[in-house]
Amino acid sequence: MLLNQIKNIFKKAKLPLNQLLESAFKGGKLEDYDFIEEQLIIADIGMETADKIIKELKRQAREGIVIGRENLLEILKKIISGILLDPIYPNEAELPLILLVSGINGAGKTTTIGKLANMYEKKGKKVLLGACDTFRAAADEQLKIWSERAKSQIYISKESKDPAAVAYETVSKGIAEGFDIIIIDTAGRMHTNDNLMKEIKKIGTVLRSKFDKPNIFSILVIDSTTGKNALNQAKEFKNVADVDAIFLSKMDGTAKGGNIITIADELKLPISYIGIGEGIDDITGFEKESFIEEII
Ligand SMILES: Nc1nc2c(ncn2[C@@H]2O[C@H](COP(=O)(O)OP(=O)(O)O)[C@@H](O)[C@H]2O)c(=O)[nH]1
Ligand SMILES: [Mg+2]
Repeated sequence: MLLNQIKNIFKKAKLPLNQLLESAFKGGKLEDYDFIEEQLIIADIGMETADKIIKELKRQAREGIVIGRENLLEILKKIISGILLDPIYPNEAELPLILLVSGINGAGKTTTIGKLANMYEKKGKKVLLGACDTFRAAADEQLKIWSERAKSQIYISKESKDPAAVAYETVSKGIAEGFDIIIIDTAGRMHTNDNLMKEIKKIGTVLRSKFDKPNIFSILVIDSTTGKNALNQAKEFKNVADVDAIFLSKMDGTAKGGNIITIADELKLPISYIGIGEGIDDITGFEKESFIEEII
């Protein structure tokens, strides 16, 4: 069921390659790179990423590696496979595992946390959520609803408004009470962006300085339908949050696969999970190879 659903989502993201292949091999020669590039851009691949793919195709053609239709597809698959890094997952052997979840406003952080909490609870883990989005008044309430759905627990600070302090309190409670997984929700927008970035960085710094070698896995949530502007904003999180992997949300709403390749290329981070709906079970690992098979 889920597999079919994901296949269909990936299928929708198919690149328009047939037409371009016909054109590219007119006369048995690969001659129309501009047309290929145009098609990649129509499929929502960003200019720079498309350019990179075309340059690589040209190089391989010059070296006689690209020789025909079938082989062009295989080479395109390889190039895209190189752009999409292999997914990586947190080390669950060392508990508690702390998942730090960041991303711009509306990316899907809180929803994703609900899904992750549910996933771990179903695996028999004891999960604690930390309400560190202290910027929005309604954020605690929203996280609480997800916590109840996932049958996990939540820590909301009565006094602290400083996200790093709340994160510290959450992890302290998590360790004292033997939780396996601690998931930290964060804000996506503050008075100024600079302020937000400092807050996010401080959470990691405080946890690393107050606890002995905490097992932190940092997840950046990105809306898969995101445009260039939001992507540039998301990029800012990469360094301040020490991001390990991307959670690509709203894949169910993505029409084009190119954007996903662009996101991976621009951020140079592995896509490890995808969100495929608003429900608690709408989460799965990112099957890179099957994604590539479906889009090409
Ligand atoms: N269709 C769809 N909607 C999603 C998905 N993940 C999150 N959303 C929706 O995106 C909106 C913003 O989500 P929220 O978790 O509040 O984002 P946050 O601001 O980053 O915490 C909500 O309406 C969610 O239901 C997904 O995988 N698919
Ligand atoms: Mg939120």
